[in-house]
Amino acid sequence: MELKKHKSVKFVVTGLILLFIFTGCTDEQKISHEPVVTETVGAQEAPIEQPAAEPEIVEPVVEEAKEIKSLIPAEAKKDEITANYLLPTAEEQTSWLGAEYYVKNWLVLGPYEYDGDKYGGEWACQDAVDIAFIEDEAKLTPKEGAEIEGKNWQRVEADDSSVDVDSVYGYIDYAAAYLGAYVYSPTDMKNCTLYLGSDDYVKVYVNEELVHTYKQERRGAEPDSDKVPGITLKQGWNKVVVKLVDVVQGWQLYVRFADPDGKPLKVVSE
Ligand SMILES: [Ca+2]
Repeated sequence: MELKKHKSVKFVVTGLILLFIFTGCTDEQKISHEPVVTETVGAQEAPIEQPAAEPEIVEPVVEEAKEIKSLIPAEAKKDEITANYLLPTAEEQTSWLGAEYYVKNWLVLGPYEYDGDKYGGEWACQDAVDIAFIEDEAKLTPKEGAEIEGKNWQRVEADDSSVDVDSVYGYIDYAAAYLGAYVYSPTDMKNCTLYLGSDDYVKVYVNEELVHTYKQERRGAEPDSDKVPGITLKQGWNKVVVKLVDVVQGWQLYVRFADPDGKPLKVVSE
């Protein structure tokens, strides 16, 4: 009996110990498990790192160019060399615009040297812009290679945003040149704005109409020095002819357009 009683007591004690251990383990498991759950939730909420994707090649200008070119009737195709297609954009006017907003493809006719002393020397010569270096300049029709009074229209592309005429004619002074470009407008647009920067003086003809003259201070070329409102661009090709008169040093031109809402028109060139 003593032995049985002892065994019973031992069994009960052992059972209590086991129960305590079991309960304790369960609590420990609960306690230790909770952070795991939290970590799991946390891990689900954390940003999932994706493997680096291949960079997507996007060429919006090219796509836009295809779009606008698809609108051009075949008979309107121009000598590609001077083709500048104007694209409406949603861009707002900003203080800085990239080269894609400036007319890039030009033809140049010249040079026409004039007597600098006769026109007042290096700080003057404003009146040289009134010289008719060729007859009826407003009606000039630029065409690559075409000869006019012994000089030929030749191609020149804007270097970045501006055309450098000095690079064509060898950095001469007291000289003028005519620059011609064709710009294609997808629609009729009245009250466009022409923005221009020039080194030095200019007369600008759009579709054979004089729209702007600058003959004040001699200046270096900067984008958008002059703002010329009220420009009409017709649907199709529009002819731009600029007489650009240099006094000394640089000899450059910037030209771009904005639509009637003032939004800059992008230029796609071929
Ligand atoms: Ca100059």
